[in-house]
Amino acid sequence: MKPAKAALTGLLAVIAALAAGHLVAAFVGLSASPYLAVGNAAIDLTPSWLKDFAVTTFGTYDKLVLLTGMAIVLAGAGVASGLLSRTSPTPGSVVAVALGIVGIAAVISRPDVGQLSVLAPVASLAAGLYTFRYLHKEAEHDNSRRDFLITAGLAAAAGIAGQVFGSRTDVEGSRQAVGELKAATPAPEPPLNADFVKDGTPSFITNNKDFYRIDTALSVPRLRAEEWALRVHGMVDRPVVLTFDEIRKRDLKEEVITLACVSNEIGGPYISTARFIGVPIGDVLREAGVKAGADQLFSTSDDGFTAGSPLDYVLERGMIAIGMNGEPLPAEHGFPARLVVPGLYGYVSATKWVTDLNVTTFAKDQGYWIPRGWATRAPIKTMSRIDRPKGQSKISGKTVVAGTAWAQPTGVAKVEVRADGGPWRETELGADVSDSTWRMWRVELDLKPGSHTVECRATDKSGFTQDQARLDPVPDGATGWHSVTFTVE
Ligand SMILES: Nc1nc2c(c(=O)[nH]1)N[C@H]1C(S)=C(S)[C@@H](COP(=O)(O)O)O[C@H]1N2
Ligand SMILES: [Mo]
Repeated sequence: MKPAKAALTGLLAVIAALAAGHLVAAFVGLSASPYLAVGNAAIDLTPSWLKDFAVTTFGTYDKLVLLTGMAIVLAGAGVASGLLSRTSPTPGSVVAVALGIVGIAAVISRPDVGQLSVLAPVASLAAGLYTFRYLHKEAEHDNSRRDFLITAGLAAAAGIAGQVFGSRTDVEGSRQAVGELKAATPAPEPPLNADFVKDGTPSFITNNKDFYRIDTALSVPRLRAEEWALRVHGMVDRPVVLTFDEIRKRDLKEEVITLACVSNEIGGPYISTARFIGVPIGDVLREAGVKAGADQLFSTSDDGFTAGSPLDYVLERGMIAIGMNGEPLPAEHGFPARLVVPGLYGYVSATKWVTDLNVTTFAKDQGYWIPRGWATRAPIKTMSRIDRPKGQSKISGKTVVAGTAWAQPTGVAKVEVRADGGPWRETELGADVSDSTWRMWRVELDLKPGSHTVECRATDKSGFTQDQARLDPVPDGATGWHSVTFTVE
């Protein structure tokens, strides 16, 4: 067989396999798609250092990079096994079965798939093997071009159909049916002097579409409020299951809360603020009756992600949120419901697409990131960030330095900056909206033309000034003063 034909045989077999699996997954649950399942399994198995590298290097594109990388590896495997099978179809068949078994294993290992899910990778295996052997046989004939084209067409149609049917769970319809959310106790509008946008700080409230997004989900879990329910169980006297309507009918509270991700480097971008609407977790748990001895609230997402939070803290401050800035939660931020706990990093508290609250102990259960090297307890560290000037920028005229600081749930009392290691200067603070939110700051410096390095540090309301020692995000959040070097012209 000609090398080009042999390579194409393998490549088309891989494409047919993925497409068939994706199509069947559309009916048994999109997360059973072997491609996504292998990707998700890879994310779960990735060592923390590599995951940090991926997030630092690719930011929110880390998933796209992973999926593209997988596509390249699979295409390469298809081409290579085609080339190995120029005289006999056996090597390619062995690779097809081996890849099929990897797919089946990945799907079975996923926590968020139903009993029929194995049908998707089995369909992949069957389609891959059949396509490969069929094309291999036909490739001997002169008119085999037709077979290749038809196979390619069928595979493309199956893949597209899978994508279309798979996204038919109508999340947007369900969000619209929920409609605008109004709290019985609304949060006051942050005053105009809460931020210094024209000096370069973010706006105090982050728009839903600009809110940072961090999660392990390759495809956003698509849940409808109508079918969703939250199970509350474990060390409680009266386990309950709450529907979306039952939560919505309660007295909804609104709170302005700043969420932060532990994986931020010094000066990192994964922090945002929204008006969250929901019910206090404490109300729900007290109704269920928390038993003595419990010390952890263990929350589970529809996609299998888990987080463990200190129970006494959550009883006091945690929220089951269903709304964000007046709207139902966007799908990427946890629709229909998520947890939000001001003062704890997201990975130990902010479970999106939450479906299960288990009252338990730290000795018994470990959240998703704990065996992966992150700390069990992760209160947010007092931090500050310079938003303007940007590093390496050139500025002319007045030098205004502006940024943000946060110390949830203690609150920010003071932010200072210094230039070129000189004396610290206090900055002007934005309005003090809440101890659960960030606080913006600005200061005007009189700097001579030339290169300058400015640092900032925050002091919280307990009098604690943020650590100077530069520590990595792992295991419980970065420390160190943010510094920026720029040129005054
Ligand atoms: N289901 C689920 N919830 C999750 C995560 C996740 O991976 N899966 N990541 C957590 C982390 S690490 C953070 S920082 C916050 C981010 O929430 P956001 O994407 O709404 O900003 O969600 C938390 N909740
Ligand atoms: Mo995070």
